[in-house]
Amino acid sequence: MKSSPLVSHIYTADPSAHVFDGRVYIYPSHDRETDIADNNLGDQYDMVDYHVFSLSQIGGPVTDHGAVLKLEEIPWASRQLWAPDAAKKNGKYHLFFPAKDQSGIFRIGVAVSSVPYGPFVAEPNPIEGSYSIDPCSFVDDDGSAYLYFGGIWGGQLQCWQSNRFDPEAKEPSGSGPALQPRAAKLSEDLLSFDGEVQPIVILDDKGKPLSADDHDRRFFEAAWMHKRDGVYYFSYSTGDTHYLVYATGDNPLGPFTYRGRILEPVIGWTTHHSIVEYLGKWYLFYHDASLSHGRNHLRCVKVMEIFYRRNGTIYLK
Ligand code: FUB
Repeated sequence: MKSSPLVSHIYTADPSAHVFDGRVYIYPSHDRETDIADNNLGDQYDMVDYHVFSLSQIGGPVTDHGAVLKLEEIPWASRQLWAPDAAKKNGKYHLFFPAKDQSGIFRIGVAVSSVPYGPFVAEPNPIEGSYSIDPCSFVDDDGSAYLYFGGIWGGQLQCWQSNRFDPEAKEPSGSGPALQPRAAKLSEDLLSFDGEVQPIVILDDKGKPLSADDHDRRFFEAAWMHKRDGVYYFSYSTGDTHYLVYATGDNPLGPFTYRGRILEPVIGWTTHHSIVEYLGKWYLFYHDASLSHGRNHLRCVKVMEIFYRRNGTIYLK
C-alpha cells in the first residue's frame, strides 16, 4: 500500500470525506508554516482557515475550492482551527470545526452554506455545551444526526472529566477506565445539541471498558463514524501509539466493541482519517507528514481503498 498526496500546493490534514450530490468532498485542516516549536499541547498546529477539495474520480484531478472559512470570520474564535467535518441536512451544508475561544478553551462551532464547497458563514457562538476537538458529524438513515468529539492532551478532553473545565486535570492512568470520547444528538437544524453530551463506551471482547493504560487501543482523538450493512463503525486514533483503530456496535451512541487496527503508524506524530463509500467501493482518507519529510505540523492528505471481510472486519491490501 502506497499512495500519493491528493494535493501538494498546500499542506492538508485530518480529512473528513463525504459524498454530496454524487461527488466526493474533502474537508481537511489546512496546515501552515509556523515558528511555534513542537510541544505536547499541539501549539504548532496553528491553522487559520479551511479549504474544501472535491473530486469525481478517486485518483483523478482534485479541485481546490479555496479558503471557505477564515479565523477572522468566526466571532468567538481566537486560534487553532483544527480538524473539521461536514454534514448535509435539509438542503444545507454544515461545517463543524474546533477552535480555541477567547480564553484558550477549545469549543466546537458550526458554519453553514447552501453549497458543499462553501464559503461557509459561522454562527456567532460555539455550540452550547460543546468542548474539546475533532468533531465528527453523522446523519443516520432516519435523519437523526449526531456529533462525536474529543481529543486528549492538547485537545483538552481530560479537562472535562467532571463536566466543568479543570485546566489542571490529567489523562487517567492505570487499569481503570480510559477517558471516553463524547457524543451528542444534534438538533433538527444541526446548530445545537439536542440533549446531554454523553460518553461513548468502548469495550474489549470480554465486555469490559478499555483501560486507561491500554494505549494501543484506548481513544485519543480523531473520531469517525460510518455505517455499513446496518453496523455502526466508530474509528479513532490512539494518539501516542499512533494507530487508527475501530470498534463496532448496533447503536450510533454505543456501546462499541473494539475490533482491531485499520492503519499502522504513518510518517509524523498524528494520524487522522475518514471512511466513505463511493461508487460501490470503500475508501480511507488519511494523512501523513511525507510531503514535508516528517515535519509533524505540515501534513498531506492521501486516500486508499479498504476492504471488509464477511464478518465485517476491515483490512488493507
Ligand atoms: O490537526 C490538528 C490536530 O492534529 C487534530 O485535531 C488532531 O486530530 C490531530 O490530527
